[in-house]
Formats: sequence, C-alpha cells, structure tokens
Amino acid sequence: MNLHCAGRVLDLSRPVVMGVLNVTPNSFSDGGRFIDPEAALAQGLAMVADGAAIIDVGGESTRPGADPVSLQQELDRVIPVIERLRSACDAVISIDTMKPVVMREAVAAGAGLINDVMGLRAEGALEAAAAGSAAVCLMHMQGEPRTMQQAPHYDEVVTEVDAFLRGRAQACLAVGIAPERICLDPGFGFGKSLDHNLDLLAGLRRLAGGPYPLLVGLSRKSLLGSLLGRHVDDRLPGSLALATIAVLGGARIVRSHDVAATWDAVRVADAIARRS
Ligand code: PT1
Repeated sequence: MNLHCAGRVLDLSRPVVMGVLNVTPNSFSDGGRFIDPEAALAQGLAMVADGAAIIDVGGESTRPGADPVSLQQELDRVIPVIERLRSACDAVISIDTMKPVVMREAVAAGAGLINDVMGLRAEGALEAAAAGSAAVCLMHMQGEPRTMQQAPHYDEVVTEVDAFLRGRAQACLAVGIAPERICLDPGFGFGKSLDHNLDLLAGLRRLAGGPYPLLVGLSRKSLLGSLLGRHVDDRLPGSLALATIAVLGGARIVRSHDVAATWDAVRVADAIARRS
C-alpha cells in the first residue's frame, strides 16, 4: 500500500509514524514551545532523526474547546516552517489545516499531505486539494472543535464513521483526486465519548479493510485521562499501548508527539501483525 504525496511515494507496506509539530502558542500538550520557525525546524528534524516518515505541521489547534485562528495568523505560523523543513529534509511534510487557502499555500511551499480534520468539507477545500498533487487525510469529526465534546451521539459509531469516510473519499474521487492520494482517519477524540473511542479502536479492522490506508491520532488524548486518571504529560505509556493496538488493527500511519518511543512500539506491533 502506497500513498502518493506530491512527487514522493510513501511506502506503507510497513506502518509509519507521523510526528506532531505544533506551531501554536496554545497547543494542548507542549505549551507552545515551537513558535519560532528555527526552533520548529529543529524539533521537526529531531523527529525525523527519531524515525518519523511524516511531519505534521499545524498552526491552529483543533483540540476540544480550542478557538479558531485567523487565516493570516495561520499562514504566518506554518509557511516559514514548511519552507525550512522542505529544504532541510526529505520526510513528507503534512499540513494540518481546515482552510483551503492554507492548503494551497502549504502545498506550494512543499507540503506533500493535506491533513484536514474536517475531511475537506469547508467551502473550496475539495477544489484546493484537487488543484495540486498532495495526498489528503480525510478525518471524521462530529460537530466542530469548540463544542464537539458537549454531547456526542451515535447509534452505531463504527458503521457511521465508516460511511462518512467512504462518502468523503467518493467526494475526492469526484473532483479528480486519485485513490492513491487518499488516506482516512476515524478522528479519535473529535466528537466522541470514551465508549465511542474504544468502540472505534476495537473495530478498527473494519475501517482498515477498505482500499485506503488508515491514519490514527491517539497520542496523549483525553481518553487516556478518562481511562487512567493521568495528566496529559503522563500519558506516554498509555499512548504506546493505543499505538500498538491500532497497528494490530491495521493502522498504517500513527500520529504522535513522542516519535522515538512510538516508532519502537509500531515496529514491535507490526512484527506481530505480519504473522497473522
Ligand atoms: C487526529 C488529530 C489530527 N488530532 C488527524 N489530525 C489532533 N489526522 C490534531 C483529546 O481528547 O487524531 N488525526 N490533528 C489533535 N486533536 C485532539 C483531539 C487533541 C482530542 C486532543 C484530544 O484530548
């Protein structure tokens, strides 16, 4: 299974790690230490050295309760970082955005993957993605970041998320995005209760059974706070357990803040997954 990322072909015959590079002052897990583009570059290169195949650059937090940022502010944060990463390494650069203009500018600056937690539902987003040749990650979210955790509801969460993701993949194909450019993400923590998240993880095989590679983001999320009673800074062991389970369930890309440890967990899980 390959993912075509604007001139780069990402080999997903083995699962890979996507390192999280937040370029936000209010990021939920690193206190916004990476606003300076040179510092962000160094952090990105450190993640590549730790084994990340993809660096996910984000200038707007989408964690529960987060406030939106302006277009100009988001561009000012992410574009200098993407340009620097592009010239300094050959990892795939991902842009974590919901805004069509940011998608276009980021791809022009060297991004090979558009990671959109809205699944390209914003006005003009499908067209922005289709205009280039970057890959797209289509994520499921119920509601919007500011309010999505207030009352999430599903009758059958796995069935509903699966149907949504297939519909978004169809919408991409309809605007000319090749199937080799599409990956899917169930959106852990995005309008989901603890039970919804656990049902999705337990049912991941069903989502991974289709033609598109699956990306998962579970790193440090509040389901671990609920399960373990741990603060966000003490969730690495739980996150590694979740990454392991996700790979056993067929995930091909694991998004993480802790690349070195996650890359170990992913390779161990894959060694077992390959035998069954
Ligand atoms: C994700 C993801 C993402 N997560 C993709 N992109 C975040 N493709 C940002 C919590 O419950 O899973 N997939 N971009 C971060 N968002 C959250 C959501 C952070 C929930 C924390 C929580 O704590």
